[in-house]
Amino acid sequence: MRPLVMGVLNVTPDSFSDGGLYLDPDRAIERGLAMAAEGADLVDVGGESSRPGAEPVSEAEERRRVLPVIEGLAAHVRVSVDTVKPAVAEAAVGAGATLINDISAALWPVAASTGVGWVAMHMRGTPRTMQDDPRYDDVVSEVHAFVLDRARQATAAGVGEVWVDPGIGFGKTVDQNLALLRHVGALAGDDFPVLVGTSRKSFLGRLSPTPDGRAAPVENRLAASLGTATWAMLAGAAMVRVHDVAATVHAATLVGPSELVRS
Ligand code: HH2
Repeated sequence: MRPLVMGVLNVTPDSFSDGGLYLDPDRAIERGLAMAAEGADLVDVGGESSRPGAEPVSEAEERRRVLPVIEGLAAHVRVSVDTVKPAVAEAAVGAGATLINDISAALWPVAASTGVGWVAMHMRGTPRTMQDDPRYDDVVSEVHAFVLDRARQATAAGVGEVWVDPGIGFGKTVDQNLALLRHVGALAGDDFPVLVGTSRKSFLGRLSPTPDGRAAPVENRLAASLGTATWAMLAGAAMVRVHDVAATVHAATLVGPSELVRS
């Protein structure tokens, strides 16, 4: 089987890339179905932006945003919910989500009690503060140790499907993001499948500047997104989280069977 592709579907006014586009549930469901038709293996529905500096939303508002969309998609494609709130995760599972994508790496008890999968992602601090001078002694070993520790706790608590994610862009400098990408293979060599999300993130904009030296805008980050997703898949990532599904599915097909890539 090729590496899996998780399509990003943000039902928010303020996400850094698709914010405001899918606030209407019917439009969001249409977009999710289109990603499934393009080959997405999962659609990741999020109702709270985690971009640097983002303000938190209330639980009621987040439920209002994500539940109808999950209900509309779950019969057609596997759905994950991108949330840090236990009650939202639980309600999302009730609506049909079968994977909790948890950037706080704290919700494994909900995954254990509801019998679904769980993603443990690394973040430094909270989205509001995470880019304020992030420092590590050794970013790679600290991030790997953190996610593996959380993944083992989840497994011990009975979660059957556990993913680890280095959290590219979550409290990391450009160099720290690149170091984590360079060492995806080491993380993939451990006991848990690896998920990597680089899609359209700001460090890619800074690495592919415009001729006058400004960071490439979000809409001009496809090549860098695809390049880094392919890089991660070749290094052994079993899933990538992306906005540009069709192009990434093509790349994943070229990369080929993930078991072979990892050996
Ligand atoms: N990145 C974002 C959100 N959720 N989940 C995982 N597991 N890994 C990631 O790298 C990841 C994630 C940020 O991207 P996006 O959802 O497009 O933007 P926003 O947070 O502004 O809604």
